[in-house]
Amino acid sequence: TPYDYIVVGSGPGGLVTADRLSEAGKKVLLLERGGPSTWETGGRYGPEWTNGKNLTKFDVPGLFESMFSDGNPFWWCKDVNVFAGCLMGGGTSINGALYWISPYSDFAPTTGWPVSWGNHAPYTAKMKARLPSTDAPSTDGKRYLMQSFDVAAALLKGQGYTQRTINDEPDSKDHSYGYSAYNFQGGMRAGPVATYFRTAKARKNFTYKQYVYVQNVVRNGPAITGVKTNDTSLGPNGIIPLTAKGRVVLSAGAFGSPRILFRSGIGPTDMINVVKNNAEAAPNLPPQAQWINLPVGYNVSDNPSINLVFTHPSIDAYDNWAPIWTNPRSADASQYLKNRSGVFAQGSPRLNFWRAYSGSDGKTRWMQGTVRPGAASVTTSYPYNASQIFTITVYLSTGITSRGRIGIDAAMTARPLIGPWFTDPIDKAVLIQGINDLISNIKSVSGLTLITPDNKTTITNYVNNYDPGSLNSNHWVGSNTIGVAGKAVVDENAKVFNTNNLFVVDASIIPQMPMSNPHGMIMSMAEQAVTKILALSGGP
Ligand code: 6FA
Repeated sequence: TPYDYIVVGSGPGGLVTADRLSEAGKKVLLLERGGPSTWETGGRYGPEWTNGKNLTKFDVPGLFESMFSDGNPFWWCKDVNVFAGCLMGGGTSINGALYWISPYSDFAPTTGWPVSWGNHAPYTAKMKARLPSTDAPSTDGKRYLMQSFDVAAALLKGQGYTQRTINDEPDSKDHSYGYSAYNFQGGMRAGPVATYFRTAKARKNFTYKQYVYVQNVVRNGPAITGVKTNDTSLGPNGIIPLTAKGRVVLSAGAFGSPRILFRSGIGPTDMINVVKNNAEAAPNLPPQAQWINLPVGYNVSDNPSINLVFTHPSIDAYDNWAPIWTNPRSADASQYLKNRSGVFAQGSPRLNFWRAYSGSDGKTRWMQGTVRPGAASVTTSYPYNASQIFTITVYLSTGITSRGRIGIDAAMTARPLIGPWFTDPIDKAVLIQGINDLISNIKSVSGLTLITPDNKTTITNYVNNYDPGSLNSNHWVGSNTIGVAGKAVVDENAKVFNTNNLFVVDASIIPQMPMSNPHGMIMSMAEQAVTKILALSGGP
């Protein structure tokens, strides 16, 4: 059957898009390469301690850290060489779930957004109405495991920071800190899966197919006629057609959408030639005369992030999250199962903070920090008490000038070709300044010790010698940037240049790093994008 709209990918971009298109009465097909996540979506993968309670790894917020320590991590995309979620909900089913309302600067024209995107507030409001944020996710309204919040707050107050309810004042991001905010509801991971997807799937004009991998769009020059999938039960050769005026929306993420474009003959010639040399993919490429040369994969950003590990006698490092899957603290597990309250009703972060910096190039860059009990790794010459460790991850966000490039290799694996961190030394200088400021008053907080780096390593050396791969924050944006013809991949309506009916709505169209962890910004962006797509003439 032909569809009015085929949406590829069920991450935050795709779910908002598919829900709003189906709400408008269009005949919508949503395709997802992965399988179910939460119990509601058919997922059944949970720890033994939740047996019989209809809960999965993707429902229980406090299981977040186990995403990285599980022996069977089927949720990661196997053909993307950084972390990316390949299941219902995309990144929002496996991420830290930090959920932030955009400040004005996230969509300001100076950051690369077309002028027609300037009035973004109504779209943020639409998203908030569907999915409010919470900074007290436990159903009893209490906050748990807050020692790292208290210690970090004491440090930040000494530097002139003010505590705020972050999402009540999204524009107050200089010298601000507050409780971490999440997309949880009723003590469970919610995000777009428990909201937008729930309403979409109740509609008769909406179809969802999982485990369907979209290889490329099928096109005749600028006209897209359908998508080619790996599922031959869906149509001859796995091809699913569009209705006469139908449209395709790619929401396969910052790595997935560029790959589909390359495999459709859209992008820089070097990448399309990689496809041409791949025996499986080459036969589906359009003839070279129809290749569309666009800067797909360029202009990529991700927050460079640096972990600092501290100890303080008041901290409960929560056994560094190690036993949460097989052998959780029994009082906490029972409390959660009883009424979705306690430590397991929250992810691992406890506090977030922001500060603005002026670089030597006169540009303003924002530093963000995330504080959590435990640490991914400790490198130190100090003896230390592992049950008292906590981490402050420091990132650089809006204003960063470094850019990288995403592409594919011969095996069609999507990967960064050029890492986007610190290609501009001023970004690095600002982050070093920010870290030095952050620890400047450490002696004023009694008992607080920075153990990684230890006092044999300067902050400058620590940052200079940081493993480049570890700078990754998983917040990739920009690989199909929005903007003007000649410089961008999609136009102000999120339509791929030089095509009639191909759109991209996901992290890849965002022209520069937003202020904060991006999935909230991506959902409100999708609200505005889908409104523009529906308003654009020529469609179904
Ligand atoms: N963002 C936040 O806002 N807060 C966080 O706490 C946070 N933490 C993390 C985190 O801890 C990790 C480990 C990762 C990987 C990301 C984090 N992020 C966080 C980032 C956030 O999750 C992403 O920015 C966000 O999910 C990106 O949304 P998009 O809609 O752009 O793309 P997704 O990758 O989420 O979804 C793409 C979907 O398309 C996937 O479900 C994928 O399976 C599917 N897909 C890809 N290629 C496909 C194909 N060819 N055919 C069919 N489906 C395809």
